[in-house]
Amino acid sequence: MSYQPTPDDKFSFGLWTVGWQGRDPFGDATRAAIDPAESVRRLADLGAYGVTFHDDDLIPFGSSDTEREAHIKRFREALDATGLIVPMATTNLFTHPVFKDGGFTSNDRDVRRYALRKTIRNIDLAAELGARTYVAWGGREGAESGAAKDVRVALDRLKEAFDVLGEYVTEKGYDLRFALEPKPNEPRGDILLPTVGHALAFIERLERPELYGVNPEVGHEQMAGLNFAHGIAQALWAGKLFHIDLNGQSGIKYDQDLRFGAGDLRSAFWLVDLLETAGYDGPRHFDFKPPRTEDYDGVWESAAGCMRNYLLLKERAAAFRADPEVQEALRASRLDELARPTLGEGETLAGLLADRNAFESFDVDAAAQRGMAFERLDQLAMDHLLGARG
Ligand code: XLS
Ligand code: MN
Ligand code: MN
Repeated sequence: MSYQPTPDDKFSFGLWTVGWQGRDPFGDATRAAIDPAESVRRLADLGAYGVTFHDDDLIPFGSSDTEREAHIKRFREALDATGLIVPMATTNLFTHPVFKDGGFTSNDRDVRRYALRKTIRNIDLAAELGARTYVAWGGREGAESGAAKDVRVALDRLKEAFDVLGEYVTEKGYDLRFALEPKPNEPRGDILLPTVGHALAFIERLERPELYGVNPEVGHEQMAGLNFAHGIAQALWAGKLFHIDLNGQSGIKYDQDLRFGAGDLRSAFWLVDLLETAGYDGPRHFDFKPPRTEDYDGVWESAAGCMRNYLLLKERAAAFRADPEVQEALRASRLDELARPTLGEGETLAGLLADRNAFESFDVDAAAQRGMAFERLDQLAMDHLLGARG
């Protein structure tokens, strides 16, 4: 198999990923700024199909209307020249000091109104450029101290904001759905909607829940010590995996945004296995930061590595699923039995209550003795992942 990505693989990158200059809380930029049009060309050369952006990645904050049009025109020309598409866009509601207490949930009402207008302005651009997903990461929607944020009231404001945005896209007739991106902390001490589960529960309280799904990021769930593939499985189960941010993270620490496949490799293997077997057909979007040790050669190396690692894992996962010994091991671990409903076909609750084999004469000890054979199954996965089998 060739690990050369093609547009059919649906790989996309944020302008802010390859364009990250390496500024961190302790150090200045290590790389010069790059022209978004140049990023588009380089990503297309590497085999990506899409590019995404925050409003401010494309149009520097404070640009005049004329400057704004010029930036958009340059970007459009690069898209037209390369064939890259814009599957998703998002709003920066975190960099400017005005958002120090958040956008949609700032205690300052004027800031909340401004955040909505800034978002709506970029939604128009997203729709114009053909984006189908609008991501909302509420990085500053949170707090460092207890009394500073009445979380129940802040959630009212967050719901209000999303309901207003839902009304806007509906009125405009845009073919655009929202994908909420959870993160537990950073830059705020604690962020609202910290995990996939919190976001899924929140969405059900909105006026038009069908318009909203999630955009989970590998590292964000792992920062909370959670199993990313499990979170993705639940989002898929709920029909809510609208988008995904792929990257790497080594355990519970600051948001590392490593290239995809770095960090927890086994978790990445199970993630790709899940996305590919569940028929997820959205973009495979990389939200990573090429380390600040790298020059631009290292940046493109890192971006190419994200895609290569995805394709390598896709091949390893497919080989795992196709291996007859694995299929046998799956049966030994009774995965087929898990797929069978617990009640028989047509069986009612009364049937279960009347079934003495289910309780009164159930041999609990014998059942407790039965091994689950998971270790053999997992070792087969490890062998495939490490290239020791077919
Ligand atoms: C930051 C987030 C951000 C979102 C888009 O941690 O991952 O990059 O994906 O605003
Ligand atoms: Mn991140
Ligand atoms: Mn992200």
